Formats: sequence, structure tokens, C-alpha cells
Amino acid sequence: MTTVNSVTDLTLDGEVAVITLNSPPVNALSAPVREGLFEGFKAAGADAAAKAIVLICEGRTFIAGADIAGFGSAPVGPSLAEVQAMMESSPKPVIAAIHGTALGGGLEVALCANYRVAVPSAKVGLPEVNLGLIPGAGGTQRLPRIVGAEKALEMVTSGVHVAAKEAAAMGLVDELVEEGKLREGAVAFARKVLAEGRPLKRVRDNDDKVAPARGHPEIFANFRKANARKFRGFLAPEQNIRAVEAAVNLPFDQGLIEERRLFDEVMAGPQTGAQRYAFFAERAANKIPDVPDDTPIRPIKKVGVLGSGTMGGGIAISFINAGFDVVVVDMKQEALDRGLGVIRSTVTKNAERAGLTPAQTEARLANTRGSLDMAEAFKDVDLVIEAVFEDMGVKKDVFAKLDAICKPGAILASNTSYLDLDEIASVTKRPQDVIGMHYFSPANIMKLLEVVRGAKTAKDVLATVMKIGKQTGKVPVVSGVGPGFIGNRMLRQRGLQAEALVLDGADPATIDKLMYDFGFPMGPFQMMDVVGMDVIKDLPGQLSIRGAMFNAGRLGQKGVGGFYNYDANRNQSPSPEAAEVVEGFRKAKGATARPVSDEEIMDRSLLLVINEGAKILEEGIAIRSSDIDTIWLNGYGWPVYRGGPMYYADQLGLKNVVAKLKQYQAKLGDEWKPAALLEKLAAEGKGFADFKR
Ligand code: T1G
Repeated sequence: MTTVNSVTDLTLDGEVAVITLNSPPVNALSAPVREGLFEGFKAAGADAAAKAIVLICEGRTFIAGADIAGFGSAPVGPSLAEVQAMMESSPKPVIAAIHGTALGGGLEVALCANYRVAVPSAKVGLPEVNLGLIPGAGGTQRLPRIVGAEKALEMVTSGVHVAAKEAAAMGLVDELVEEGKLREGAVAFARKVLAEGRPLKRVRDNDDKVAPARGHPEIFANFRKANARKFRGFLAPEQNIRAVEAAVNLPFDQGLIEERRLFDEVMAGPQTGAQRYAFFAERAANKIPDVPDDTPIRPIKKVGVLGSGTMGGGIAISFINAGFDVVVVDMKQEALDRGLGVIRSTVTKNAERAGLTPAQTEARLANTRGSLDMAEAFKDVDLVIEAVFEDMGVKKDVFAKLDAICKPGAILASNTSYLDLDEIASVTKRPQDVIGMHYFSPANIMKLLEVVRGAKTAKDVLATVMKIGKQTGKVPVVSGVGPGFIGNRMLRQRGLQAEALVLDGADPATIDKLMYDFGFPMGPFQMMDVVGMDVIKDLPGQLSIRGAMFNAGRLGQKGVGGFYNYDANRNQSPSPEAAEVVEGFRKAKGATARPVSDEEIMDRSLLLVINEGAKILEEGIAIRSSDIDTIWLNGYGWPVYRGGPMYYADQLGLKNVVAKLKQYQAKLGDEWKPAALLEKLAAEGKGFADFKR
């Protein structure tokens, strides 16, 4: 074995040279990795004994892309293009051996090999679009030359990780080798290539896959049209489409130049910074300073869910889909039957979409059951999650029962979205086993899981629930106890300001349009129409604009309409009736309408949300500002290309944010007083990202 550099070694297996990368955690294309590849291929090329070359990686995965953390730093050592040129000019067959994920630059490296083999569990893809980028190392030019223009469009604009079996069917992988025997399989494949004298085919030379799309601009026009809603606000998808167009219409080397031009445009643009921030923010959220990575995890196999309605059902589905045994309890047979029916049909649909066989689907459902008897159902579960009515009395009653029923060591979780978890835990003899698992509806779809850490929640309970969160496809983020935790507490500020803006004269539709144009899926008033005016009741003696609509018999989409009218297909239209309710609401509140600028609407819709985030940070309810952003990106529809409220504030400059808040404080009152932490960071010329506890 030859050590090429700190992350690369070269061995000779008979007549096959094997270049092995080992650069944890994901063999990203850092400078040492690029150097190792370059020098490895050079050495293997020069070694007369080597007739073929296999590239393989140690660790959890093949190359998972360029080193995202290294973007923007000065280029060191051989570039990726030089490595790829070395591979494509090799007089010896090059085989890439893929396990884990070959993503972005990793797949682009593999596409410069003559052949690719993979284990069945591997996945390949070009997910740069999720970072606000496009593949920048020939991926948009080589991929279409294997899978065709249409499939390439799908892959580069969705960032999908394609399973090896499907990749083989598309020609992206030449052979699937036995799981766990990748190296042997790859060397055997290399020998087969030599023995059969197979050609040194280069992907860049394939034209037959792109030719069918030449002269058919409608392919791209139709693709744009079909995805306009999904790509709304993002820059990278369009750049990816243009790059694939170039692959179809230009010779390879010109296409590469065009790809580089398009790549540089988005790299210099406003969005990729936010999306890369979001990538690392989501991973940082897993780290809890006082809970070490080696904190023991409690074994979880059996999960109990109390409540089979929309929320309980969604929670159950996310656990069933992740392979857990699930028992769902409800009080009435009819409700339980209805809930289990929805759970079964949804799990079946999910399984079909995931390509599972009916037998596999049945196996997934085999360990799911319902019960009307909490004591019987929950006596041996490892984790129980209650999704009952959001009332402190009801919650306390449930937890007192769970405390009596559940086995020692079981985790007792509440799906409360607002209430004091410590007070709930206080009715049990095991507050250390109590934790909040705040799901967002629909719980089987929404990615966010706000994990509420009580004052007495044990570290292993927290570590276990964080792990379970990831296992069930969620983005778990820790919140301390406080009214509305992180997300709802901040959202409340936006809701209060939306109402105050209407009282001052702003039109609900204008507020919604500005929020929509900013990138939210919908504005606060559309949201109220979707959720329904009857879900949250006004406190006695209080009248909110939601309450005014409710009193006028306008429940939202579930009724005759709300702030908007709706046709049978739920298409919304302006509502003169709602406008009357709004006018009546102003009168009832003694408010006088005045012109309200778009700037004021945006300021008032976002600045108090940010200010509340600062308070949450200074109170220690959030561990770090990026956690707050991860919550808003995965649970509240904040557009990822704007990074989240705290990242957005840092882009605005905290000095400017403080100045604006003070302007509104002078005009509207002390609720606009900047949070102390915000003032401090602004005075120090820092951002929320600089705040360390
Ligand atoms: N660069 C740097 N660090 C990375 C990384 C990368 N590409 N991918 C992962 N990490 C870190 C991550 O921050 C975490 O660190 C640890 O690895 C484990 O990750 C030229 C321009 C591979 C599917 O977009 O999707 O190539 O928190 O927790 O759940 O065209 O990571 O432990 O300190 O996510 O098992 C394109 C990004 C780059 C893939 C593994 N590639 N990575 O998931 O572990 S752009 C990507 C992932 C590019 C070229 C362009 C996932 C994963 P820490 P993890 P995981």
C-alpha cells in the first residue's frame, strides 16, 4: 500500500490499482481529497502493473460533494476540473465504486470514470439546487448524456437522491455488486472490463441521449410551466434548466463553459448563502451543548399514541413509516376506527410511492393496532405521545394516568404546542421522563419537531427523542419551556401585527400578497381561512379579527369563506362581505384607517418576530439563533433562500433593525422596544450568528 496523502492511499490488487479515500465525515472534495485523487490517479496511471483503476471510499459514504464549508475560500492544490481531466484522459479503465451517497461533485467525479458500480443501498444525485446552486463540475452536461434531458431536468431541479437500483436502470450505474462486498465487486468488475476488452467509454462523448431533445424547446418550456409553482422565488432551478438546455444544444466543452457561467451567477447571488446556512443550521440543531454525543439512548421499539385524530394519526403514521410498532388509543370506537382507517390508507399510499410491495406494506402495518384501553395498550410501550385537546386540566389528567400505567423508563411525551411542560410533568413521579414533542400539522408531512426540554427532563430522554426525531424523518430542534416555546411565540407577534395593521387601514389581501411575494406559502389571513376561524376562540370580552369573522359566520374555507370567498375548487377571490366585517371590526375597536405603505407592512410583519427571537435567545429558550431559523424554515414556511428570521436580520444589519424598531417604538409604543440582546449585538457591530452562550 502506498500512502498518497493524509486522506488517500493506493493499493494494487493484482492488476487493479485501488485508490481509497478516507476523509470523514463524508469524503467531501476538500483540497486534500482533490490532491489525493489527482496524485492517486497519476500514480496509478504511471504504475505499469496497474491495468485498471478503482476509486473507492472508506467510511459512511462515497464522495458526498464539494466541501460546502470551504466555499469562498482561496483555491488550494489541484482543482476538481484537473482531477476530472486526469480521470477522463486515463489510458486505463477507471471504475468508481459507490456506497452511501455519490452526491454533487461526488457524482460528477464518478461520471468521469468509464464505469460505475454500486451496492444496492447506495444513492446518487445532484442536490446542488438545495444549496441554491447548480452542479459546477460538469454534472449538468454529463448527466443528460446518460439519462436524457427530461430525467436530468428532474434530477437537477429536485436534488433527488436516486436509489442504486433505479440508477442502474437509467444507465447511471453499470453494475450492482453485493452489499458489504463493494471492493471485491469493483475489482472483479474491473477484471471483467479488462478481460472483455471493454471500451474506455467517456460520458462526455455520448450524444445519443441528448440528441432526441435537440430542436424541441417545448420540453423545457413545458417543464418550466409544470414546475412554476414549485420553483417560485428560487433562482437555482431556472439556472439548472438553462444548463441542461446547453447540454442539449451545445458541444460538450461549450456546454461546460456555459455551466460554469451559470454556476458563477448563482454563487454570486443572494440565495445560496442562505441555503448553505440552512444546511449547516439543520445539522447544528442536533448538537446540544450539555448532552454529549455518547449519551446513552433508551431503546425504543413500541410507541403509543394517545389520540387518533388529525394530529395523533399523523404522528402514528410517521412512526409506522419508520418501522416502529405503534398502538393508537382513543376514547370512542367510532373515532378510533376512523383514525385507524386514515392511518392504514395513508401508510399504504406512502409505501406504494416508496416502491414497497404489498407484502412489505402489510408487514409495515402488521405491528399497528388500536385500542380503547389506555392501561392495556400503554403498559409496555417505550415511548408514549399524547395528542389530546390543548387544555392544561386535560393534559394533567392524562399524564397522571400515564404515570400510573407506563413501565419504568418509558418516555412520556406531550404534543402540547403552547402549555407549560413543567407544570404537566409536575403531576407525575418521573418528571425526568417527561418531554415535549411538538409536531406540526399534518404531522406525517411537516418536517419540524420542536423538542421541548423540561426543567427536569433527563439528558438520555432528550438524546433519545432527538435521535427518534431524525429516524422518523423529522428535523428535531430543542426548545426550553415558555409560552408557545419558540415558533408559536414568534408567530404570535406576526399575528398580532397583522391585526394591528388592518386596524390601521391595511387591507388583509395586501398583507397576504406581500408575505406571499416575500416567499411564504401564504399570508396570515389566508392561513386563518385554511385553519378556520373556529379553531382558536377569543377570550371572554376580547374581540380579534378572527373572532369578528367567526361572529359574522365566516369560518374560512370550511364555510362560506373567510377573508376571501372561495369557489368549489377552493380558488379564492376578494370578498366584499369580508371587507364589511373588517370595516365593522375597525369601528368596534374605534380605529381610524390611514394609508399604510408596503414597507410598513413588511416591517411590522417581520421585525417584532425577529425581536421576539432575540428575547427567546437571551432567555435561553433557544440554544442558538440558527435553531430559531431551522424552526421557521421547517415549520412556519419561511423561504429557505432567505435563511430564516435571524439570518435575515443579520443580512439587514442589526444596527438597521434596532433603528427601525426604535422608530416604531416612538410611533406605536413600547412593545417595539428592541430586546436587550439585539441592542447589545448591534452596538458591538455583531450579528445573531455571533451570539454564543
Ligand atoms: N461538505 C461539507 N460537510 C458536509 C457535506 C459537504 N458536502 N455533507 C455533509 N457534511 C457534514 C455535515 O455538515 C455533518 O457535519 C456531517 O457531514 C454529516 O452530515 C461542484 C458545487 C451526505 C446525505 O449537497 O446531503 O458538490 O454536523 O449530518 O444525515 O457541483 O450530509 O457532523 O459536523 O447530514 O448521514 C453537493 C450534502 C455539494 C450533499 C449524509 N452535496 N450532504 O447525511 O449526515 S455542492 C450535497 C448531505 C457540490 C459541485 C457542487 C448529507 C448526506 P457535522 P449529516 P447524514
